[in-house]
Amino acid sequence: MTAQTAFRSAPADNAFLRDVVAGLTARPKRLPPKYFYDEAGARLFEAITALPEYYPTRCELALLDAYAADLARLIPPDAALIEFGSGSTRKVRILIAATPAIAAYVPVDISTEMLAQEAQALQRDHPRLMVVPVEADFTRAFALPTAIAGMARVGFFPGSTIGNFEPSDAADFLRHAGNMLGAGAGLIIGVDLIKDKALLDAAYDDAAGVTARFNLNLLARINRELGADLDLSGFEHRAFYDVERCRIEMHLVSRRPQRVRVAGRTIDFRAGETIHTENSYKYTLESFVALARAAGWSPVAVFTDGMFAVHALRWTGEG
Ligand code: AVJ
Repeated sequence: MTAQTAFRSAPADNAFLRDVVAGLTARPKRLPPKYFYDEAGARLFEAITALPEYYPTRCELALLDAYAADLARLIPPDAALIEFGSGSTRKVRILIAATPAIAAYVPVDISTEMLAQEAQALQRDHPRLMVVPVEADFTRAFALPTAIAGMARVGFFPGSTIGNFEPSDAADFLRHAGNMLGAGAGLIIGVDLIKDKALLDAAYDDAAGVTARFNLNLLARINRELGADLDLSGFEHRAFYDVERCRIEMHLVSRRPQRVRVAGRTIDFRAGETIHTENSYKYTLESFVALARAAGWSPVAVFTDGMFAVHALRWTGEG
């Protein structure tokens, strides 16, 4: 999907405009999935997590609940917990409740309204925990707050968001995270498992059409923020599991030939032409451990229900 390079530094203010123009003038057309999460998109994603077909959130929450004590033992006393792409704090609250000795929580997210709200609510509920939100795109380099200097570090990357990366970019990200977290760091990471295609297809193409609205909201966001004139009724949601590539692909399909204006540019669509908006890679327990090992992390434990996996890893920097 996206040819974007992780960790490239660039001015943040026009990144959306630049990525949209680059993506819609590329062939095949594509848009980076990280832009799904404006305020409306973050709300739609929360609705997805409650859908009967979308099992990952329910499975991961149940695993965190069931194995909270085991996970807590992997977090050293007075450690800082750094969450990548935090969104809702529903999952980390389970870890924090089970690990009273955690000293600091650092949520890192670009969805700014949600980041501030969730951090405040968590701080209210845990007055002795140091909560230090960092507003950053975690797919690029960012600085850890000086407030956690000297603390042991454990990364938390739930939701199978790692699946949005191409496998080689996932390895780059894992290595980068290890280098940033430093010697002795741990990582607790949620990874969706390869499974029956029908279950995967349904999870990304739900009967109520919420995932379709989530996908189409990306076009609405481009209209809102970049003054484009995309006609949402001219596009439809398509999502399917590609068994060969071990990934869900999501697209927006142009229903007819159409010409649109985006940020002063003219973009033409053929009937049936698609914008590739997301990949969501799936792994086996073994294929993910192999990826992690190659990126400098050694496996410590894995908790699974057969649908989803929560891996605990230790940074070695080798591999
Ligand atoms: C947030 C990237 C983990 O891939 O399952 C859900 C996003 N897209 N339904 C996923 C998503 C469509 C989700 N991640």
